[in-house]
Amino acid sequence: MTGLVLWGSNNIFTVQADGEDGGIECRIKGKVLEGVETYYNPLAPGDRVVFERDGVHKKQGRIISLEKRRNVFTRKNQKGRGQNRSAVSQILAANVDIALCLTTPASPPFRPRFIDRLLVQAEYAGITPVIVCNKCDLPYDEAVVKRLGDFVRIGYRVLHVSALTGAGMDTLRELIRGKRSVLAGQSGVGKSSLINTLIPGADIRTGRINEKYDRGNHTTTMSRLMEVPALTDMKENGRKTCIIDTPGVRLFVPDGVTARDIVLYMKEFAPFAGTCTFGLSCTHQNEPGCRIIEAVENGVIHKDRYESFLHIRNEI
Ligand SMILES: Nc1nc2c(ncn2[C@@H]2O[C@H](COP(=O)(O)OP(=O)(O)O)[C@@H](O)[C@H]2O)c(=O)[nH]1
Ligand SMILES: [Mg+2]
Ligand SMILES: [Zn+2]
Repeated sequence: MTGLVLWGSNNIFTVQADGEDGGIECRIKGKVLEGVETYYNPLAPGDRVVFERDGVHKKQGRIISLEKRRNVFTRKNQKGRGQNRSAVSQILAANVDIALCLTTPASPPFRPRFIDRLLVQAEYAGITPVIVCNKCDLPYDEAVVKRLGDFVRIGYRVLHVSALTGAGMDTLRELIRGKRSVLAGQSGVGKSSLINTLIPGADIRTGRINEKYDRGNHTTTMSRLMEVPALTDMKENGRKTCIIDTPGVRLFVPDGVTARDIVLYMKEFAPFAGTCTFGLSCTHQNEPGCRIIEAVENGVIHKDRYESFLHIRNEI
């Protein structure tokens, strides 16, 4: 049988068999699946698998293999403790069309640097990013308006929505209709609230309880794939609309990108890649003839985006 991974933890994955509703709890047959050993988690929501149903317990099964992935939205995570600690890729979602990069004008404070990181990861993965500013019912500072305006200037779409009042939700619904979206953003921006608004009855825990639950538990909390039932796309052969909620993280460390290649995944930096006097070996920090530094001085690159670049670069 074939099916879709909805979520999983402790190596038990809930798989929805093609053409069926509900989930089947599956373990991986044997010790490891081929090709997934380098990841923190072997499977993620959005993965397609081949599995066999248990002969006796119809709601249980065993995963035999993983179908080739179209893309993965990942982040760097820590695995192990003490001396065995190492940084590995954690797959937050697989086979997605859109990365909804969630932010807020306030409460928690607007953190454009966090968005920059999500954008780098989405661009690296080849997933279309869209910035979604939730809590648009709250007042916007001048600085927030300006910085969001810069994302538009460099070519990103920015939506303003409110899970609380419903403002802007129709535009968001049209954007995600018939597509699979991953919802990413720091804790408290309203990921769970948005899902509850999109899927009445989803009943995802929100607010303080959720934050308490998340604390110290970031590594075990997993992403979840849910269908938005009211949004099946009749024009596109009844394609379902799916959304993947991801665990809140305090810091998003881009994964897979090399220090040299970051510029390729920052939209307004990319045209300058390789054009500096020192070519591809330029680190864009203090070299003479650096076209990136020149672009910052000319205002083609926002200085705050350049700061983001430096931080991400140093981390990598
Ligand atoms: N004012 C306002 N508050 C919101 C909105 N959406 C969510 N919240 C509140 O923000 C807090 C965090 O929301 P939650 O969905 O748990 O965020 P998550 O950590 O990203 O999943 C909760 O207290 C929500 O009630 C909104 O559109 N406007
Ligand atoms: Mg949440
Ligand atoms: Zn340079």
